[in-house]
Amino acid sequence: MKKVIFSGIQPSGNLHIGNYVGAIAQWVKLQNESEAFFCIVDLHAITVPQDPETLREKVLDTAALYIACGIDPKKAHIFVQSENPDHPYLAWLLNCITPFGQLERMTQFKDKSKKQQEGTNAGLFDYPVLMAADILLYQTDEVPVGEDQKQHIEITRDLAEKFNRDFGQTVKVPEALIQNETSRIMSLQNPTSKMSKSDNDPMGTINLLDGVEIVSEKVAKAVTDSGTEIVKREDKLAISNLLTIHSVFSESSIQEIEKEYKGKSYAEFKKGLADLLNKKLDPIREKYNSIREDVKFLRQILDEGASYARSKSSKTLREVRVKMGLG
Ligand code: AQP
Repeated sequence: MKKVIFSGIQPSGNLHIGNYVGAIAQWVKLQNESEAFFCIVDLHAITVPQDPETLREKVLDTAALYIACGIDPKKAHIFVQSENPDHPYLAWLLNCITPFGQLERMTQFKDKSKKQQEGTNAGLFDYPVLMAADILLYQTDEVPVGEDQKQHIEITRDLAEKFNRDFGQTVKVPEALIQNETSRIMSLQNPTSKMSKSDNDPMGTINLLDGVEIVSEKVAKAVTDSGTEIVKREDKLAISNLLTIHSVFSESSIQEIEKEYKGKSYAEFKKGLADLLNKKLDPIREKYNSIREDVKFLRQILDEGASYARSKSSKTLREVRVKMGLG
């Protein structure tokens, strides 16, 4: 039996190299050996205000980017969260066993609610329960994510264990798959803050579809640390972050890169990193441009993905409902 893996990204903006490194790069490897579900989590995206027309386009952008990055729709199931109503349904059922206090402790909720000028909605508070539903519906074994999602996987595990304890064995308790070294790519402008789609400073984030010149400019203007050494160290957060990015995209160890740039300047290192990123992002940009306008092709993949996803999730949902005395 193949392992089941589930993961998703919000179509809440432009996907960036943090999303690629923390999530998509792992997915590309895992799709060969697992039954893989890669979701475009638009119900999560609307927990902060979205322009409806832009959101609809971003869903297709995200689908095209998954494929451009190497997700093969013949191997993996790509689908849109809102096209499988089992997700919000199970989320409601799980809400009824979720301790309120546990949701209050979620750091992502605390961070994101602070940024909401017009007040926070209940959906943002409930985000982790919907995420638990996403995962548990597919009897998922492993969830490949970046480090920022660790707390959400922990609450998913807690809810799975609680459900099984209260109602009898029903859902699998999933494991998080987090790559230690590369699990958190930081902003190029502030190495203490995560690279993020919603960063107010566009210079902090390298988007997968940024053009050659923009990538080069963002890397050239990335903040650096005092001193001149190109080494990964706790007191050199900015250079350490750039080294991590280099390491993922060059598939070399940090030590190898440190050796390559020993005695060289920050400017030389940044030039090397920008060239490397552009070399690696070029085929992604090309593939994206060749499929993004083919809406029929993308819709077919998403429709097939949603239909397969529903065929799996409906079984879990039925069992959960029966155990809870519904229907
Ligand atoms: N900086 C990052 N480093 C490593 N992994 C990251 N991920 C996100 N940022 C980094 C991983 O990407 C996946 C999808 O994330 P998401 O879109 O669901 O939400 P997010 O974590 O909130 O991503 P953003 O970019 O910060 O989006 P906004 O600004 O819209 O909130 C997850 O696996 C995440 O770990």
